[in-house]
Amino acid sequence: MFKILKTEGKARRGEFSCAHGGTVQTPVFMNVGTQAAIKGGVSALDLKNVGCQIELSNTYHLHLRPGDKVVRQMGGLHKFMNWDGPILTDSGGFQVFSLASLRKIKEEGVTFASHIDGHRIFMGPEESMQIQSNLGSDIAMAFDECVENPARYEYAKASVERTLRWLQRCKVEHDRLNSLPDTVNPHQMLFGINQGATFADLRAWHMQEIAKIDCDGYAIGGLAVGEPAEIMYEMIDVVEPFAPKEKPRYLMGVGTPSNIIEAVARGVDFFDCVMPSRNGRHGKLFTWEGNVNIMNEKYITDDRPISESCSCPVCRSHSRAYLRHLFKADEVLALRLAVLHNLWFYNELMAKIREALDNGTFADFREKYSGNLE
Ligand code: PRF
Ligand code: ZN
Repeated sequence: MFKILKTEGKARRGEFSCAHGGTVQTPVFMNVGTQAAIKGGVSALDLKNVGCQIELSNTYHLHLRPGDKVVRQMGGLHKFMNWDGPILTDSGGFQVFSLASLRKIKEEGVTFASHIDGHRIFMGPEESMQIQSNLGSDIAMAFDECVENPARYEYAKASVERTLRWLQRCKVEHDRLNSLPDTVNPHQMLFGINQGATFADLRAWHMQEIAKIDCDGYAIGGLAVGEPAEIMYEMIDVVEPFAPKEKPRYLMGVGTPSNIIEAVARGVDFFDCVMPSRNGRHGKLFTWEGNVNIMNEKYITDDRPISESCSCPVCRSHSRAYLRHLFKADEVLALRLAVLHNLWFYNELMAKIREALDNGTFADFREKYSGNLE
């Protein structure tokens, strides 16, 4: 259930309720735990302390290891990883295209070789729905093809047409699985995914078509895959008028703080990105005063926290000098502390966006930060 509390221009302040963990306040950032763990040694317990509202895991990874049937046997993903808040699972589509090798796409689905041991696997809409049903996530994503940009028009056209047929199959299978008596989470929701590369006519047509299928939300996929940010914003503007107003919109795999602010201004409600954890693991820290590269020589005896305006557990306890030392000494604690700070920053960014929307001051917020936060 999605309720819009307030709007400012196209931006929306909302509330989304899931079967687990109650209500998610939107716009929201989903913290990425691909393999039921956040990279950098961050656990579900830590997520509570960095302001995380909703976690994201991956169908592809959990199917390969430990296997979705194992997760099901352990009582579902929430119990397995001890996270009682909402979980969204990505469908596997994107990962098959970005990680697996020897891919072969047919109408039925995709055959590919596992990136772990090379064994051959088939995944189509029905398999993806079955895996996500076994995981018992709150939101399942439709099985889609994410085409790399720039794409050829003819290929992108054939691909979105297939992705539409795949969504129709996902919907049928999802409804069937939810109604089985022993389903892990019979309240699981389904989000459709818009594709169409950077072609405005394909994007608009596809969004109109998927809007006819009764999904619980609509994602915009196939962006932030090689095209400039301006083109990404243009594509959001193209599809937004056709995305059902009363359902949440999710921009997949985006992005920098300024990308997020710009997408909120264009009517997007959900985000996820590996940036806070990936950058953190490389010593790149987000702050309201600009990014900090903690490896820099100048921090060697710097007694200040990463950011004086940050009240995260790391900034409350440790200095830049200490964190830099941990990175230089290859201590795993370095990664953990850096990722915790960055996740806090991203969750705080969303809280500030929501507060600005509540106060009717989002336009000022956007002007102040959009160009200044990379
Ligand atoms: N499809 C799916 N997951 C995704 C994407 C997509 O297009 C993207 C693209 N930025 C990230 N994650 N299923
Ligand atoms: Zn901090």
